[in-house]
Amino acid sequence: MKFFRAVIVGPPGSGKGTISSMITETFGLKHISSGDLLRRFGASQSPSVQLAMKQGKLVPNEMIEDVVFPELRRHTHWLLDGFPRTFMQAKSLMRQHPVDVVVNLNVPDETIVNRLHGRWIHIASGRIYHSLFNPPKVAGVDDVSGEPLEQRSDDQPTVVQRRLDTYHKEIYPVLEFFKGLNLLKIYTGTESKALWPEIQKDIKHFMEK
Ligand code: G5P
Ligand code: MG
Repeated sequence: MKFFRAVIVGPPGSGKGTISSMITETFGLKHISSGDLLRRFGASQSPSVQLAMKQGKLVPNEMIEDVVFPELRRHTHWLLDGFPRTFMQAKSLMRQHPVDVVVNLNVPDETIVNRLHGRWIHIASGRIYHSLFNPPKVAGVDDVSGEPLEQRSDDQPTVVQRRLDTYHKEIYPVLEFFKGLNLLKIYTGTESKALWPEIQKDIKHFMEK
């Protein structure tokens, strides 16, 4: 297959980053996460991006496209995580970079609020840990680089609730749009490991098409 392009959509904390690692390691795709890109580059350049993220709001469309689209152009096979989040972003993506499948993680909000409390990340690589679910070998330290781990400022309970509200407010037309194009695959559950076999099977099928 010349190009394979997939999107992973789901509420904050639904396991997009965790399952993206499983997908990209298994299928050799480039993982492109809009949130990771913003945390690495966007936030350092723009105080308004930093503030929107800290408050759990979406950053403006033009800004996010400037961060994400150049990265998409650099790779042929990719998995895009965290974009699109609005109907406008979805239309813009399909116009410029049509995708082959959209993986939708349908994880209940109650599961998520408890999870994010224990998340630790390594910003430079995007590696994700959890103090109970997936702890680093040494507490507070990245397994690969030995550098310190950080907690995200938007993982405070009040901001998590705002992020969930924003997600649910914007995502319905995005999912309907992809459903209408026959690209949407929905996975419902509370454990990333339990969702993985079905996702793996479907991606394999789509890649072989
Ligand atoms: P992000 O960075 O895209 P969110 O809010 O969409 O952020 P987030 O928080 O990164 O999503 P995730 O990737 O879905 O969550 O989840 P994860 O990190 O894999 O898992 C969460 C935690 O649960 C981890 O600690 C993991 O180890 C643990 N975990 C995973 N699976 C399991 C499990 O099965 N069991 C248990 N117990 N634990 C598990 O976006 C951030 C901000 O950037 C801006 C916005 O401001 C946004 O709020 N932004 C955009 N703005 C506009 N448009 C866009 N397209 C934007 N994209 C980003
Ligand atoms: Mg993530």
